[in-house]
Amino acid sequence: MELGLGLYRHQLTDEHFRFAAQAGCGALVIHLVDYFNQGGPNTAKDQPTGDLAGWGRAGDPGKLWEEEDLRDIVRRAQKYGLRIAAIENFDPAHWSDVLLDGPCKAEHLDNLRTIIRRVGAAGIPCIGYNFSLAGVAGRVRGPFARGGAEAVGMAGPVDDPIQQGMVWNMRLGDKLGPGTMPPCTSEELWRRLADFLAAVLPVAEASGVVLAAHPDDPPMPTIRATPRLVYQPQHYQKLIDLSPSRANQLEYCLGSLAEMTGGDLYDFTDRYSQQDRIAYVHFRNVRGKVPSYKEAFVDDGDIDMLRIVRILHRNGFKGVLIPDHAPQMACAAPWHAGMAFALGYMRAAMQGVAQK
Ligand SMILES: [Mn+2]
Repeated sequence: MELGLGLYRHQLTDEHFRFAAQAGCGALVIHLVDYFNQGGPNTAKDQPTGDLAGWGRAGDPGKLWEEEDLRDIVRRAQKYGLRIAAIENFDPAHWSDVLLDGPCKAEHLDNLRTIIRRVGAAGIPCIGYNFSLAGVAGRVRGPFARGGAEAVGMAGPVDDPIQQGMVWNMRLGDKLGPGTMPPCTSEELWRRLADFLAAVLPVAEASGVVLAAHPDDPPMPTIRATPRLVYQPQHYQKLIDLSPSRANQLEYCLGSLAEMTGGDLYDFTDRYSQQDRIAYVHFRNVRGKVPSYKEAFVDDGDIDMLRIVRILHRNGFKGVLIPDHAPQMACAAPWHAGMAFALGYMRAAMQGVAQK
């Protein structure tokens, strides 16, 4: 097991790399999609939240991530003893019609194969993805965590339809269309996921890259009138069973899994780590379940995080743990303090199991 930190695009700076190294991290999980681009109320101080108009503007559909830019990030992180363990999330601009089964699907699958080859060539071994039409929706923010620390939660279902021109929280163009996203059934969405995996897993294997699926966040059966895929822990098994490829892996988000209404998180963690399908872990704690959970400090939620670390250790998990999100602490650097608190706890937990 290795300690890592997740960094948003605007945080891919020497200062943030130094911060990660100082906290004991050996790895980074980086975001290349700028969720905060022209995002209005969605500010870059913490995790993206947004409103019904999404997070912000997606990237340039004609400009895929370049191998040289990826190599540059790898080199800059190496100076601080950090490796890039994963890139988290594809840009909706590059693969929206894979999600929507739209007219540019073949071209967008080509985009993904090109991106995967470049990521592999740059020596980055994993891409996390979230196969979701609505993505994250319904996040509310408030003094929900211990001591009134600002955190994020959910306050009831959100089923307002998605306006045309928006996919996975982001606007594809300047403005949203008059219509709404065409309807899709759960079976159809599973079929789209299967198409995606069949098209990209062989290239991922050949490129030395694994693809790691995030569960639905929030894990509701529907969000914004669209179906979801992995909103109960056992749905992950269905995803695993779509392909025996070793490139078919999980971005194992403890927070999202704990927000699910069914299943025993410890049993499922045991099951999926025994199958060696967990690429990396979002180490986040919460109180409550959908549709009314709140994010919590890592030591202060419903999940016994030390028990999770013991299960992962027992099953020989070798991947990275990152804090995912953390409550914002009252000081001049709320994001840094929240992350440092989580990282310190995680480091102690990992040292503790290693000594036994
Ligand atoms: Mn997560």
